[in-house]
Amino acid sequence: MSEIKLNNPALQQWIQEVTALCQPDNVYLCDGSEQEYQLLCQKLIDQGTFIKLNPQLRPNSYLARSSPDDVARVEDRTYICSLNQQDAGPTNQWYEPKKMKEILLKLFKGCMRGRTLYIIPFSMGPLGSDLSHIGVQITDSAYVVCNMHIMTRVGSKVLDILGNGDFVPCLHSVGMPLAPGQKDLPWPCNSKEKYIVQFPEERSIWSFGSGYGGNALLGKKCFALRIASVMARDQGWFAEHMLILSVTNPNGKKIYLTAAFPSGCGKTNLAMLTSTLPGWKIETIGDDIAWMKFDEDGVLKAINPEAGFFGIAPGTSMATNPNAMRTIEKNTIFTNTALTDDGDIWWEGMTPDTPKHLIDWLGKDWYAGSKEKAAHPNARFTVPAKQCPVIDKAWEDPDGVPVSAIIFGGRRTSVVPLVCESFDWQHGTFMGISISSETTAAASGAIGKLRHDPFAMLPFCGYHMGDYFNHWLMMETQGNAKKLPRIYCVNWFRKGADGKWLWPGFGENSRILKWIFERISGHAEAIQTAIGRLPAPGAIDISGLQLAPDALEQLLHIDREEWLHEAAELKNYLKLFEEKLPKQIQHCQLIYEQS
Ligand code: TSX
Ligand code: MN
Repeated sequence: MSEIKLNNPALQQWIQEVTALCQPDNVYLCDGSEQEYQLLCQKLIDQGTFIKLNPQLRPNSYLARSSPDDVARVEDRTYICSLNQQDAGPTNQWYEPKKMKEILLKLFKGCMRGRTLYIIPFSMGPLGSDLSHIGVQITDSAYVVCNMHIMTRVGSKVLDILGNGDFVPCLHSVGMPLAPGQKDLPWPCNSKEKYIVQFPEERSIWSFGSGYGGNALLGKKCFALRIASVMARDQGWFAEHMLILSVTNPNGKKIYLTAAFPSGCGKTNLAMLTSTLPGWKIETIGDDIAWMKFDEDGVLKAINPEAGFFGIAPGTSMATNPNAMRTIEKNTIFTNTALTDDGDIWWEGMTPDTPKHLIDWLGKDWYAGSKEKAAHPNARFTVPAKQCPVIDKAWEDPDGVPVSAIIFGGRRTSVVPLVCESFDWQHGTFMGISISSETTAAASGAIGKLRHDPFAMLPFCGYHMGDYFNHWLMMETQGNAKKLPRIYCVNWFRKGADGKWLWPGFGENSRILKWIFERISGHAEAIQTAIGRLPAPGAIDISGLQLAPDALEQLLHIDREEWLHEAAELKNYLKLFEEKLPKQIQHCQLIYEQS
C-alpha cells in the first residue's frame, strides 16, 4: 500500500480505510494505459471470465458470461440513503444512512480477501471540462476495470486534474472473498446479498454483490445520474437520462438535440440514426446520459459524461442500427450474448438467418428452433464511443454543444401523436413529467399496461421527484428566453385499428427531426391544439415514403375523449408526489380538461 503515492489526502485516507476494511491480498492503482487493459484482459482469459473472440472476425474483442442470477440492474436492491426520508421521495427506496452503513460495513468487512483491490480514478466528461466531474471507483473485479476503461476516461491524467479537489468515492465489491487455495469462479458475485446504495449528502456510492452493468460500473447510473442529479439540483444544472445527437441540413447548418425515452424505445437506435432524407445527416454525441448547464449567454450546453456505449445487443442489426453494428466490429466486450461455432457473437435479431448451432449465454449447446433464447435479453456490448462511424466531431468538446431542442418520447400504441411541440418551457416540463410506456413482452408483468416514467428518470433520480420537477421549472430563469431549447414529445409506436404500426420508424424518424429542425429555423408550419402544436398538413416531408393514404392523419389525430381519459389517469398518478407537485403542472392539466 505504502508504495502508492497520491497527492490528494482525502483520497489517500479513503483508500487506507477501504483497504483496512476489505482486506484485499493486493492493491493496484490503475494508470488507464492500453498495456494495463491488455494485461487485465489476459488475466480475465486465464480466470475463465473472458473468451477471446476470433481475431479475424472480431479483433481485440471478448465474450463474458455472467452468473445466471446476475444479469441486470437490481432496482429492488437500490437505495437512496438521504438523511431525511422525505428527500428520497415516493419513487425511491430509502434507508436510514447510519443503519445502512452498519449493514454495509459488515458486508464489506474482509470481502476482498484473496483478491486484488483496483483503484480507478475516472472522469465523467472530457478531461478538464468545466462540465465534467471526477470519481474514484474501488473494485475487486478486473471485468469492471476493463469496462470502466471503455465507458469512462481512466488513469493518471485524471489524478493530475483532480489535484486536491473533490471526487465521488465509489466503492464496489462482487462480495465473494476467496479462502486460501479456493478456486475463483468465472463470474464471482454474491447470490444472497446485493446492495446498490447512494448517499446523496455525502455524494458517495457503495455497491455490493453484483458484477453487472449499472450495478457495478458506478460512473454510469449511480454517479452520472443518481448522485449527479443531486449535484445538479444544488449547483443549478441538469443530469439527465438523455441521448445527444446533431442534425445537419443539406445547406450544412447543424443543430443539437437531446432526447429522453424510457427503456425499450430504441434510444441507441435514435442516437445513431441513418437519415433516409437526401442531404440530411444525423451524428451521435451520446446515447444514454446528458449533463447540461446554461452558459454565461444563457445557452444550454450539453456534454456526454461517458466515453463508451453500454448498449443492449438483442435487436441490434444492420437493419435496425447499422452504425452500432459498425461500432462493435472490434475492441468490444460482449456480455451474455451467444457464441458462434467460428468464435464470433450472435443474438436474437442480429441476422436474418439463425445459426444452426450456438453456445448460448449460459455456456450450453443451443440449436436453431430451441424455445430458449440464445442470448440473454439484457445482453450487452461495451465499446468506445470514438469507434462510432457517425460520432460527431464535437462529441468531446469541453465546452459542450448548444442544445436547440429537447425531445421526450414514450412507447404508446394509441392516444399520443407522432410529434407535438410544447407551448413553452413550463408546458415542456409537463410533457417530460407525462412520458409513459406500454409494457411489452420484454418487461415483466402484463403486456400493454401503462407505466409512467417521468423524464425517463424514475429509477435514476437521486432525490424527491417532486423537487426534481420544480428544479426543471425553475431552471427556465437561468436560460436566455431567446435561446431556450424548444421542447417536443414524440411517439414512434402508434398503431392503426388493424393493429399494425402506422409509422415505419428507424431511419424514417429523420423526417420528424427535419420538422423539428425547421420549426426551430422558423419556417415549418404547425397548428395549435389543446395538447400542443402539431405539424400542419404537408409540413412533414413524406416524399418517397410508402404510407397508407390516411396513416399520417391517424398518427397526428387528437381524440378529445381519449385525452380527457389520459389527463384523468395522469392526474391520478401524480397524486403520488402530493404537495411537492408544482402548482404550474396542475395548471397544465387544467388546460387539457377545459379544452
Ligand atoms: O428503435 C426503434 N425505433 C427508433 C429508431 C430510431 N424501434 C425498436 C424499438 C425497440 C428497441 C422501433 N420499433 C421503432 C423506432 O422508430 N419503431 C418500431 C415499431 C416498428 C417495427 C417494425 C416496423 C415498423 C415499426 N417495420 C417492419 O417491421 C417492416
Ligand atoms: Mn439508460
